Amino acid sequence: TTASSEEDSEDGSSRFKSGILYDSLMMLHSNPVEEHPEAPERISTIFRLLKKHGCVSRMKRIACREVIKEEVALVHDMGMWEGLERSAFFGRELLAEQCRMLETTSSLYLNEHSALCARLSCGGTIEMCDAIASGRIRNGFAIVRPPGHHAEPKKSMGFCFYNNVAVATRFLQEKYKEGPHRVKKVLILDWDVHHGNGTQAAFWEDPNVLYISLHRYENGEFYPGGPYGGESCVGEGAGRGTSVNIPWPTKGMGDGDYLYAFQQIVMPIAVEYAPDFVIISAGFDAAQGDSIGQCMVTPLGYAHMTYMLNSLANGRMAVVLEGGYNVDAIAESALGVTKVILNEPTPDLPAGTACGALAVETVRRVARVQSRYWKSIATSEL
Ligand code: 6DK
Ligand code: ZN
Repeated sequence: TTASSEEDSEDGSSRFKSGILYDSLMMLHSNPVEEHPEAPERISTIFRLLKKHGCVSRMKRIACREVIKEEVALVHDMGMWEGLERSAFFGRELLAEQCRMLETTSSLYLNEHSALCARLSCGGTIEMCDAIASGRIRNGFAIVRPPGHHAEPKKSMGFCFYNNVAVATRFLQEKYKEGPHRVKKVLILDWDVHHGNGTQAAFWEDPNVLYISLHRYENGEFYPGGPYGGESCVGEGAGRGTSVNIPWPTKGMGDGDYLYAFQQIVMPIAVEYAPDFVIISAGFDAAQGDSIGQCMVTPLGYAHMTYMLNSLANGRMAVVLEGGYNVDAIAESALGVTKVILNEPTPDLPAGTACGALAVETVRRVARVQSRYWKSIATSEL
């Protein structure tokens, strides 16, 4: 292509551009009782670094909006909407009391702005996905909070109110049912260090959504616990084989381990599935320096994973922020990802980047299970 094709063309479209979505209103959600890792500065720090590196000025700014009740209803029970909407009218005392309760029962906090921020986070994710699906932009990054992947159809939990990515997925499948921009099969790749139980639950029996997650999973000890992040959880009914779990047995996994899993499991299955659209549930809490995740993925590691996923679905890909608690690490990681979606060349990983024995063993266990559903996963020598 020529330089001019990089610019917005005459019909006002910008098909060759990457999009970025950010609204500082989403900083209003904060813990009224105590310091909390899911802090407002997470998103402003990412946006500031992308700006400083000249990324933002090269991207098309996608306007954020609030999700509406009918869209949330594509995934969630309406009791969840009503409960959260009511909280906007709680006084300080009641909010503090609710926080203490919600923290123990569901790892959640809220203030009087949380309902608004949850609507913006979900609506913003929809807007980004819609802009890509319609062909207005090629790909994009939605810098949103609160996160979404733990939110189940009937339960908010784990810092998440609405499942932003799940709602956006249903929105796309509904709006782009037919026509040239058809979105039928969606791949959701979740590299947040925690298992996205909510996303998996939403699509458990749905063959039109392939959910793949890499996460820490230690005898159900690491959040969210329970059995659902294990490699033998593969979906049910028509969705059998379209949930793929890659459960790391310890902390400390790094670039070599993640890239090994991508080469052996993620990419073969993704290519065989042939999605129409890719969404990355991009938590950066497996990043080096994150005290909750305690893993070692570098910005370059995230860049390489993004690069591989970008080869799918004709590059129709939305990156959506989930967790990540070291603000400097998440900003540098987001920068690595953003450079890739902007088509900047990705440097090689350092020579000697290799996977550990635990990754080899984990991948072997996943392959044994998934080889029943995917031709691309060899059964020999397992
Ligand atoms: N609570 C997420 O990153 C959310 O997956 C993770 C939720 C973890 C809850 C348990 C936990 C803490 C830890 C330290 C201080 C306070 C609370 F949804 C995402 F944001 F993406 O570690
Ligand atoms: Zn997480």
